[in-house]
Amino acid sequence: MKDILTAPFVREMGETTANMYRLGWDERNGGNISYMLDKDEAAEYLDLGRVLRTIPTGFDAAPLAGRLFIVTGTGKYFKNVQKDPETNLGVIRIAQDGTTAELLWGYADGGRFTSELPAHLMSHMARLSVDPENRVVMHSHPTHTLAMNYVHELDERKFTHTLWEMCTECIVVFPDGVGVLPWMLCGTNAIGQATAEKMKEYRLVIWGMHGIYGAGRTMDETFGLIETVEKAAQIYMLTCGRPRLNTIRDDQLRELAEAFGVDYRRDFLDPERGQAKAGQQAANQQG
Ligand code: 2HA
Ligand code: ZN
Repeated sequence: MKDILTAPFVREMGETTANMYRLGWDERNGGNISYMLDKDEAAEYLDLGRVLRTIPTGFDAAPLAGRLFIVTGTGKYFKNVQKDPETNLGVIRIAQDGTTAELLWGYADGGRFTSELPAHLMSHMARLSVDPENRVVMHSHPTHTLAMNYVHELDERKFTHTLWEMCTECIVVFPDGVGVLPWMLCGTNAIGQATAEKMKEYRLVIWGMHGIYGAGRTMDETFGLIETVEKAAQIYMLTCGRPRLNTIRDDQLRELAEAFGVDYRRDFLDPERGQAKAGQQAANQQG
């Protein structure tokens, strides 16, 4: 058996949580990550026949029975994952009943998985139903994205459109747009179900006045999605409240999406709106 501390999936969890902490996105115990593991790869590091404890999940994840996940622990700080993975992370397997997690490694201080496990596992189920290669679900509190929640309408079409306008790459990176949920109580099955419903359509979901969820096939893809939204939100927050002299027009967004061959949310582009903005810019420039 190889040393699990050298496993690529443990290393990736450590590196990603450290990056997110240093970017200021995950203060204290903010944020959580779940990463579905390949059974054969996990078996190189773990005895899959040895269950350390079982922990009820409080909801039914039967479609994930037998699947393995490495998951950040509840109350644990992203700041500390890399220096003590065995306390801050756990590897769980969803038992055949769908409502029990079998702990195979980690949570060494008697802890358990993140309180947001419902949102994570329900999002995994939703993403897998549309993309069988999805592996990662990530939740974070990126500063500018959160700031933008307070000054921008929480409407998914308008929110996505504004982000797309902020950096040329945005429509190429997340052509499917950003889903938006209103403020809801976190840590519940209800917010889990609402997130999963959005995840059937979007790889990114804003939790109003709380943070963001991302989903993807790899850690890099998922991190990159959130990172790109956060960059766009930062540009928005640096420029909002000032006269806007220039923008990326809708016809240019369309040109980008078509040049890169991405399947974008056409209904999130609005030529009339784009022209109205361009007209206003011209007026601003003259004024
Ligand atoms: O786990 O971010 O949403 C801490 C959180 C809860
Ligand atoms: Zn949170």
